[in-house]
Amino acid sequence: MTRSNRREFLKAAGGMAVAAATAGLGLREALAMGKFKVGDTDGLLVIDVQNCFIPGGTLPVPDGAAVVPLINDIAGKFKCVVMTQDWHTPGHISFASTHGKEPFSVIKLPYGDQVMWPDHCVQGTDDANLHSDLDLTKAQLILRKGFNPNVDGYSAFYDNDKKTPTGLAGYLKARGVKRVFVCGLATDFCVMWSSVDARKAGFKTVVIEDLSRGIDVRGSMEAAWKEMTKAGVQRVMSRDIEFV
Ligand code: VGL
Ligand code: ZN
Repeated sequence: MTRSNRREFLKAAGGMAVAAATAGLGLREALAMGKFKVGDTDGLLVIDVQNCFIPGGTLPVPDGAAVVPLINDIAGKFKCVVMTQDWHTPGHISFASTHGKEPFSVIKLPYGDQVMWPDHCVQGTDDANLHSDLDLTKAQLILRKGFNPNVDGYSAFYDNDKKTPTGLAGYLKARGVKRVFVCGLATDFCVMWSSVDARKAGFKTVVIEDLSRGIDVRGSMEAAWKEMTKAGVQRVMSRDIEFV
């Protein structure tokens, strides 16, 4: 443990000891208090860890590459692992170039506000491939979304029209999943929409914060955490996940 890690640990442990004393718990129980215990009914949802969202890609998420080794470490510990891939047609409705608009501006579409993205994750391009360092061996399902040319698809569960399902809820339920841990790119768009929809589909939902990174346009990170909290999405750091 480095000195600053130790300091952080002592600070956290001190806080927990106080909480434990209040709750009448011993130190061991106190240390276990903040943990999520993961078992057979938990699934891992890895959102859009694609070249396009990693620096060097067409819609880079700052520090996006950092999540790859961390996700590789954790994926094999879940019984059910699903990874998603943003998979747009050329000239997709979410592309600024399709409408002659400035990237990151917003337009109104029949299904709601649409951010105008740079062309990204076009079907069949290297930009749309899952990152080459991402270990795919533990993924039982790779789910593509956003392939409808006229509707964007942030969420792993529904298109942005909020009514066209991807089938993921049925898949997870059929595999006995009751709680999903969500991570990947980007926290404030596809991770957020997937997490909120996971709640709507009846799953307990937990975002793994350090295994996700955000784009953060016009305060979207803060807004995303607010929205997720409102929907009952919990958040955790990977060190506080325990596999039983
Ligand atoms: C995403 C913007 C556009 C994401 C996808 O994966 O978060 N963001 N398309
Ligand atoms: Zn997209």
